[in-house]
Amino acid sequence: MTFDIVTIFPAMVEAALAAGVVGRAIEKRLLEVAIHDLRDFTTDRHRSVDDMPYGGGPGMVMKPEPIFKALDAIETQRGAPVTVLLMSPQGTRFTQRDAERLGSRPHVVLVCGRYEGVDERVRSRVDEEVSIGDYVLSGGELPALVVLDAVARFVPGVVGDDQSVAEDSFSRGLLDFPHYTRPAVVGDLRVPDVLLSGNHQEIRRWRKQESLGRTLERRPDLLEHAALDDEERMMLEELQNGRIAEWQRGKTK
Ligand code: 4FV
Repeated sequence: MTFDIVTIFPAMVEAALAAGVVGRAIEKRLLEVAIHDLRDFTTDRHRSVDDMPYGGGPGMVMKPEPIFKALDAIETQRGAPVTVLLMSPQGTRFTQRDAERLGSRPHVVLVCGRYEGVDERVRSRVDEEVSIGDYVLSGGELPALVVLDAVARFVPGVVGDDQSVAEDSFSRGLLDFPHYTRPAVVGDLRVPDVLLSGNHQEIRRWRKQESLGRTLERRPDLLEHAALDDEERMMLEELQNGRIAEWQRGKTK
């Protein structure tokens, strides 16, 4: 899978891609990420990528032509259909489901806005406009890195154990269960006995219960689309029939 990132701050993006799972995947050539400096696609001696807004108003707007030229070059270089994503607060909210869907595309291009945003005509070359949340950032680079990281996890081999991707939060629409590691006791904070029991049947049930309880407590909206199995459906019913209070009490002990 290839990613092409169009930005006026290539060094910022480069640095973020040098670490961790994504950095290793690039080293192992499981992913190819090309970073394009938008100024390389300008024609004036000031390498201008922005200009004043028609109709007046504060701030500057990103010029369309440098972005068009960058997309032309990328499409020519990739020689195959690419999926062009524009990062913007006006986009559809990015989800794990989108990450999984985009993970099967051969070529994804991420266009990073700056200033007040891009000239509206850029949208004529965009397949999807993507928002990572209802807040305004100073640029599209961080959202682009968020999307790249989430999508890259679906590329085989990127995450050591593909199982963990399948079990990732949201993969089945539920919040993750609590994780613990050594030592078993820190001050008066103990690891739940069930996890020390070695009883994998009980551990599996406890983790389901925890996922459901957390989701019901913190993100009940997710339950509408969650893919629950029979056991989880029964557990959820129990939790909804008041056992949630008991479950919550269990937390405070
Ligand atoms: C954003 C978001 C975001 C808006 C103006 C960049 C900024 C500036 N992108 N999800 N939230 N973008 O705030 O994706 O150009």
